[in-house]
Amino acid sequence: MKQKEYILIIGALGQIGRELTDELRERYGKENVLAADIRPKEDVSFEKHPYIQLNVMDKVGLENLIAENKFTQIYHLAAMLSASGERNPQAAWALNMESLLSILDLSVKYKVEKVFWPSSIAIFGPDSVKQNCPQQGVTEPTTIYGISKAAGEYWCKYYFEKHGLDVRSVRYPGLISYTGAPGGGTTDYAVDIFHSAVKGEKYTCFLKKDTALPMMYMHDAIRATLELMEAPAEFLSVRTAYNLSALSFTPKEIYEEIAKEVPGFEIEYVPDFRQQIADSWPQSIDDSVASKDWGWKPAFDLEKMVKDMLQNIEVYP
Ligand code: AKB
Repeated sequence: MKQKEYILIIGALGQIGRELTDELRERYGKENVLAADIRPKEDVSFEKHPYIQLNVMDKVGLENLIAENKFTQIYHLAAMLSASGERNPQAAWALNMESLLSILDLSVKYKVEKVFWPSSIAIFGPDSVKQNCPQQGVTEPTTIYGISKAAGEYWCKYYFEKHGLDVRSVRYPGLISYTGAPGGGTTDYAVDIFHSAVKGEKYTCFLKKDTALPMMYMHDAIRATLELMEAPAEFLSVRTAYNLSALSFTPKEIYEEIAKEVPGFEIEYVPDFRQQIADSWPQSIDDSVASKDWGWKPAFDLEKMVKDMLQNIEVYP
């Protein structure tokens, strides 16, 4: 077990935070990883402790927390995703941008050694390359979430260049995990579909059956995050955010894979406003720069992921 790190995870109860907190605690020890989220401490089960209630928009509270603790690393995961962001653009912009700027500023002020902040494939837009979308090229996002992630990437690079802050980032694709619900994304269907399958219900998909999107199993996403954070700084040529790739599939393809394991499972397609968001994103991603710089390689294909999900899924309450 590695020593001498003290890590803060903001957004520790979210889709990524839940699993990242567990994995960081495995590596660095439970007491060296402080989980923070907006929910009151009393509502959070004991195995999530040490835990602190934190509203990341409370600048005074955030500064006090960082000033009083000598964090060596901060993972800032709190954000409003693509679909929720379109329902409330001003709030999405405020949360996604103001909180990032606070973290960057406070990390410089209190000498935090490393910061992780997630970007997303949502930085790409309708004019980006659709297949094997490269690390660099046209982005032009059309959602507030995507615009905030694109701007955030440049802020991270700016803080690295102007202040020497070691901030690292990846552009996550849609993430699939079994520990609970994602929240407000366009790729959430790829998690929801499993819950319908295990409950024996027909699934109503909010995207068309042939909408291919880049996706990744959470085990791969967590490993990618930690591999990037542990890579020697001199290996990293990208200080915006790394393209990251694992899978690309359509609703029909994942449905068929699940139906092999759950005979009789049914689906219907009723696209809503999220279809337009999905259509604006690339279908697959070129992550060769991440492979070259820090050896990134995914482990889960669609079949392996579906089997693992069905074995482990905890059905939504
Ligand atoms: C979303 O769908 O908004 C997210 C993402 C691709 O960043 N899962």
